Amino acid sequence: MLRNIRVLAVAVLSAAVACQGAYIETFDEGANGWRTYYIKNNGSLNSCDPIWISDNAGGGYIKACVSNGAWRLYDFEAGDVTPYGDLTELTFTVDVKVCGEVLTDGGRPTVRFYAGTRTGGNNYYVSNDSVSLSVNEMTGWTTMRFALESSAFVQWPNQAAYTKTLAEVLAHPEDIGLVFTDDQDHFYHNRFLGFNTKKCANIYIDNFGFISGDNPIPEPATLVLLGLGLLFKPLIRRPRVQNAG
Ligand SMILES: [Ca+2]
Repeated sequence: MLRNIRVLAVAVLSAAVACQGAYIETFDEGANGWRTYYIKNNGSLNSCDPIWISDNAGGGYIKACVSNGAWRLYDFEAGDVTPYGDLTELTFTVDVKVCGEVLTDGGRPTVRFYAGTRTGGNNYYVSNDSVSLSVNEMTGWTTMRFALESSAFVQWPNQAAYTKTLAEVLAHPEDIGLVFTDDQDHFYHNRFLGFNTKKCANIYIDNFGFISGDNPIPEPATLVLLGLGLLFKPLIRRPRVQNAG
């Protein structure tokens, strides 16, 4: 019986996502090639597999640990952006949860979306403070969602000689994910990349993807309830939307 419920849940959720004309990574089948990057105190990047967590309802999400001391959590990155394709005129969405107190070197811990390409030089764009998640204002699962347009982005700090516009990068992204930084006033130098903590903390993400801007955007909880066929309604945590764009 439980297996049938799961099949139904996956089928209904797939239909709900497909009709949006875009793609959402639910992590319900695993981490699916995603990577987690840390910056060691020697400045080098270290890649790790994110930890997959069951939601005990047939699905799951992914987690990265934030340590104190030598390692700063730098980003979650889609290992293969092929399923996402051209992001032009789409709306980005992701659910994020932070357990524990995370720190930065200067100001306020902030979760940002980024997209970039290394073809023709480093061309990276990152979401600005107006649409990004300020961790100190988050309570439990929080949704970051905004239209992928120029008003939502800044150029990656200290990256010279851009050869591609944001529109060109979004049309052919090679590298997308979430990056953990300071707030925009301090986010200008590599020192302020990555979260640290005095003890330990965990960061979780789910439902990372893109929705067509031509269609009404469903509330995250609506998607989840559709996916679960209303069978697990009492168990659903409703993400709070922060900075909805
Ligand atoms: Ca999930």
